[in-house]
Amino acid sequence: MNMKPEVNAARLLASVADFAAIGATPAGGVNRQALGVEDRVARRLLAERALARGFSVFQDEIANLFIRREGRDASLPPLLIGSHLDSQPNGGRFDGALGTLSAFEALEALADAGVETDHAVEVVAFTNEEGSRYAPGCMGSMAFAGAGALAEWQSIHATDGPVLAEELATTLAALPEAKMRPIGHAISAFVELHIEQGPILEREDVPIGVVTAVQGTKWLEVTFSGKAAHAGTTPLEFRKDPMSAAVAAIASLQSAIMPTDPDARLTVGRIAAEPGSINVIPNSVTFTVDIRHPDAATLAVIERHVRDECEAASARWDCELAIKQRVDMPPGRFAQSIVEAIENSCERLGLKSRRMVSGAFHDALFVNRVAPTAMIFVPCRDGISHNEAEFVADHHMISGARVLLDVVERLGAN
Ligand code: HGY
Ligand code: MN
Ligand code: MN
Ligand code: MN
Repeated sequence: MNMKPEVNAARLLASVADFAAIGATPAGGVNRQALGVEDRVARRLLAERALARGFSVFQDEIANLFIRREGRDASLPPLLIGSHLDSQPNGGRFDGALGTLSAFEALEALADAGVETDHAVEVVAFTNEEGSRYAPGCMGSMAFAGAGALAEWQSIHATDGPVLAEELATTLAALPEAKMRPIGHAISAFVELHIEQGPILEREDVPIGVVTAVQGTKWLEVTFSGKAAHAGTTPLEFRKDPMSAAVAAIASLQSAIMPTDPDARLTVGRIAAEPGSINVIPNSVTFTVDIRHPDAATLAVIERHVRDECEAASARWDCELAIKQRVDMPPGRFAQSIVEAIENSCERLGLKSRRMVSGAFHDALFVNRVAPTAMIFVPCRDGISHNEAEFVADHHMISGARVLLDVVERLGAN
């Protein structure tokens, strides 16, 4: 007899707490960077819980982890839900994990109620969404959508050293119970639940965001190279100082359209000098630039401005310039059918919702290229994320999971 599946709130909250303990940091966040030890512990815990429920577990060659609950008709492509388990080095307990664990809760709720969906339902934890340890981000979902470059990525070194190929092999080997499957199988649709990571929902007191699009992102890695020399004996006019060039370039970056365009975002997140000694004029300085905008043409204008300013600084300070593009994610618009399915579920559950564009990139941005996709956002306190203070109230987690479960029931039916 089919009961109405219900989210088991206590189980979901306990699950979020269990995963928050994996890579937990003293300040209450998580450091569970892609393909590292803690990432492997989290994957194992999820896989073990899945096997214990009789679900099947798969991974592909970029270690995307899939958990499958069979449907009535195996000839139908599965409905895919989920997010990621990897985090920023100073990550919050909810970014990625909440979406993945809410998706797993939906599978458990269906199983508890004995509800059979026509489509199989699969939960995915995509590999390396964050891109902080290994750039680019969204490696797993990019590969799943046929936009990856796995062969090229294998030789990338992590910010803490290990080459991706080794960490990937270790991660795959750590889950022998997971059956291997080719990258990029057909799916009927994808729905990703995620924290908003911004302040809008909380400020408007709206419990659910229905994400209609994701803005574009570009990551540049800028290196100025000069000549290492003695800090004390080298007069200014004899210097080829890459730090002066970098500081001048960075100071000028915000001068383009940022002040007049409220949608433009530019962040210099990392800077490093080689050899990095207090009394040596650096040999080279490398910094990262993260540029975002909802409009692809404007994103290109901002990138051009960044390159122009770096070229000007390179000439002014007589230093070599090299710019590597690490990420180029065009903006993406989600499927109207999935957006409306999420809105209809909110209505059925009596939950207020509002449409919005995501400022953060997500795995859904890439899966959107191969299947109808959209996202569910829940509010996070003060809009804080990529920060150990990230926080989501219990009732918002539960509402989000209830919407996801209702959407799964509807989309799982043929
Ligand atoms: O950077 C991003 O937008 C994502 O949250 N990793
Ligand atoms: Mn995320
Ligand atoms: Mn993130
Ligand atoms: Mn994401």
